[in-house]
Order: sequence, then structure tokens, then C-alpha cells
Amino acid sequence: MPLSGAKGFTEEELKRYIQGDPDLKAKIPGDASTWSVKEVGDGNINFVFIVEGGEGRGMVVKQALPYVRCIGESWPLTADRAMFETTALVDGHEMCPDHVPQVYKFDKKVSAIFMEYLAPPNIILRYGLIDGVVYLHLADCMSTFLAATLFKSSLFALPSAEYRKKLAFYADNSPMCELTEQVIFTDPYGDAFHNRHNSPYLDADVADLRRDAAAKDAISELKAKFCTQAQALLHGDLHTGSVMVTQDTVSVIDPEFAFYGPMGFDIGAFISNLFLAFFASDGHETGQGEREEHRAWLIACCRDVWNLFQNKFLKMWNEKCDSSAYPELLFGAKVQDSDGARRICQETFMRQVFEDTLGFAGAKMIRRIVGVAHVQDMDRIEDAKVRADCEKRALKFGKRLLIGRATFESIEEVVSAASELR
Ligand code: ADP
Ligand code: SR1
Ligand code: MG
Ligand code: MG
Ligand code: MG
Repeated sequence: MPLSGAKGFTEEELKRYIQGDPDLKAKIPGDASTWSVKEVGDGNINFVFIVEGGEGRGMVVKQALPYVRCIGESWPLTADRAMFETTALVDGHEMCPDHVPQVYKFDKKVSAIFMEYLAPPNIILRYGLIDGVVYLHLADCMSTFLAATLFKSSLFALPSAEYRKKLAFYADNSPMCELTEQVIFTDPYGDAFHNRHNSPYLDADVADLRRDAAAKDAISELKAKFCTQAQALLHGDLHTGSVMVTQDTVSVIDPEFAFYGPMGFDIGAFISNLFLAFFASDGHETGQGEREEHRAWLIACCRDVWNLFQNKFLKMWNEKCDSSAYPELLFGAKVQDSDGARRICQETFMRQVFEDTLGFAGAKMIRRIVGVAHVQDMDRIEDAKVRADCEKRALKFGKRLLIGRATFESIEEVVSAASELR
């Protein structure tokens, strides 16, 4: 059937497409004439439709057009990202079925993914955090997701031939990695066309950042690590807008930036967005101290995500790592044979992932304040001066994580530093 080319599906075209596919059609109750179709995309990059039949049941259709949605056709971007997102969703669902939605179909011709609809009361985590909602299960579920996907896609769990095959496949998602290299690791540290900040309040802070040799040194090191350290299959864009929640469930969506990279990049992405919510929270108070409890929970959540991730990852290492090449790669010996050597190996490994997590978290906080794509946690604070106070503290903490990542002994020290800075 004719589609509107690079313009994407119209609502009518989408209904007709689904009607023409018996497997898809069977997933939506009622007659197609009663279905509703709504474009709900609120992300930076793609178009997302919810097709709903009776009983609130339906499906989500995500379509990649060959440009960045929030900028327009002046910023081209390969539509192949939809194929990588599909594969990453399928891989993610296999590794962690409780926290990754199911894909029903991918059609390369129209760059569209047809997938499980996470119906209300599911909401995007970021919006819940902006409203001051506490999710007591969040740290447990996100640490499960991180440990499962990072462990199972790595050399810890895969035979090296299988690992290399996956690495080679996802290496072709290069344009998405290049976008990240530009908007996280390069543009924020110079005078790039698409950068923006809360001017004039942050003018001096931004000028400072762009003269800061230590920040540039740190970001260069992390950029090289991002490009070269293929430890595990990463989500690649794991901010709080890529997580949908209810009070009982957590689902991770939107892995279009998936590639093999350093584990700390995903962990840092998630934690940095909790810290951004933490530093933004003053700006959402209607009375002083109103969000104190929420802030305490956000801080505890950062700490718990790291601690639980570490415990779960090490548990898998101890229980499921018999045939892994990884320990040999680190130490040149079969360290599994000795409990003491394994413990040292684990401590060294986790220390490095911890430092990477902090460094990438810092980089991600900085880019959301001075780069092209900001976060609604901050942008929804109407009073620019109040917003600037929140942003300044977040920027300062982001720099501290980026530059001082090796100086923190523990996650407790990190969250204490955040609390003291607010
Ligand atoms: P982008 O790549 O443009 O950021 P996302 O995959 O994040 O797109 O989707 C944009 C929005 O669409 C999400 O913020 C969410 O509101 C909605 N959405 C995406 N996938 C689903 C889903 N499986 N179920 C329900 N809503 C979804
Ligand atoms: C043009 S940068 C757009 C940003 O939105 C995506 O969700 C990624 O975070 C990307 O960096
Ligand atoms: Mg998104
Ligand atoms: Mg996306
Ligand atoms: Mg930014």
C-alpha cells in the first residue's frame, strides 16, 4: 500500500497497514473502524503511535524517519537505527524478559517497529520523578536489568566466537555512536552550533567549562573508552525517559543507540538522570522542603542501583562464569581455580566499572545542561533564575564526577557529595 515516504505513516495509513497483517490485526481488539491512532512521540528522535482497540488494548508502532525529529531534516540520521533497536529489544527481552517489552514485527521498508503497548498506568519514569513520585521497586528492577543485560551479553557469559559475532553486528550501528560522540563527548566542551544553555545565568559557568583543561582531559579519556572498550551490549541511551514504570513494574524501551561499549556508560546514564532529578527537585517545590522525602529516596536509589548491580553481577560471575575467557584476559591465568585470585579479579574489575560509571554519569549531567538536548526535569522549571540555581549545582556535581571519578572510594561518598552540594 502507498505510504507517504519520508513523511512517515499517516494515522489512516497505519490502520490500513495493520489491517493488512493478520498477526498484527489479531492483537488489537474490535473492528479497525473503532480503533484510535495517536502519535505520542515525546522523545528527541522518532515518531511513536499508539493504536488502541477496545478494552484499552493495542500496540505501539515506532517509526524512524531519516532525520532527528527534534531538530528536523537539517540533521539527517540513518533510519537503520530501527533495525538495531529491534534487534536490541529482542536481545534485551531474551536476557531480561521482565523488563523489556516484546517486539511483534519489524518492517525495514517503512522503518517501523510494532511492539507491546505498555498501557496506563505505565508512565515514563522521568514524568513520575518530576511529579515527586517514589518508586520503591525501581533500584531492584533497574539493577536486575543492568546486571542481566551487561553480564549476559559480555565475554563473562558468551563464548568468544559468539561475542565477536554480536560485536560485529552492532558495530554497524556506528552513526548512532557518532551522534553520541558528538553530543556528549565533544560539543558541550566547545562552541557548537546546537548547544544551548540558560543564558545569561549560566554564561560564566559555560565559559569556565570550555576553558577547563581537566574536564577536557577527562572527557577525552572517556570518549576513547566509549569508542574502544567493547565490554557488553549497551542500551546506549538509558536515561529516565527510556524507562516506563508502574508501582509494580519497570520496562526499558528505546535502545536505538545499542552497541558494544563500556558497562559504566549504561549504569552512569541511569544514575546521572536520578541525580538530575535530585538537583531539579527544588525547582518543583511549591513550599520549601516539600520534596525532602523524595530527594532522600532519589539519593538512596542511586546508591542502591550501584550496590544491587554489583551484588547481582558478582553473583552471576560466581555462579555462571565457568567457561568465560574474561578472567584469563585480565590476569593471564585461570583465576577461577583460586578463590583469592577471583576475589582480586572481581575487585579490580568492579573498581574500574565504578569509576567509569561516575565519569560517564558526570559527562551525561553536563551535556544535559550545556548541550543540544536538555531534560524536562530542568526545563519544566518555569522561573529561569530558580532553574539556573538547580542547573549550576548539577553542573558542578557533574564536573566533580567527571574529573574526580577516581577520588571517590564508594557510592556512599558519591551520594554524600551530591547531598552536600544541594
Ligand atoms: P525516541 O526514540 O524518539 O526517544 P521513544 O522510544 O522513547 O522514542 O518513545 C517516545 C514515547 O513513546 C515514550 O516517551 C513513550 O511515551 C511512548 N512509548 C514508546 N514505546 C512505548 C511502549 N512500548 N508502550 C507505551 N508507550 C510507549
Ligand atoms: C540530537 S541529540 C538527541 C539525544 O536524544 C536521544 O534520546 C539521545 O539522548 C541523544 O543524545
Ligand atoms: Mg526516547
Ligand atoms: Mg530514542
Ligand atoms: Mg544537552
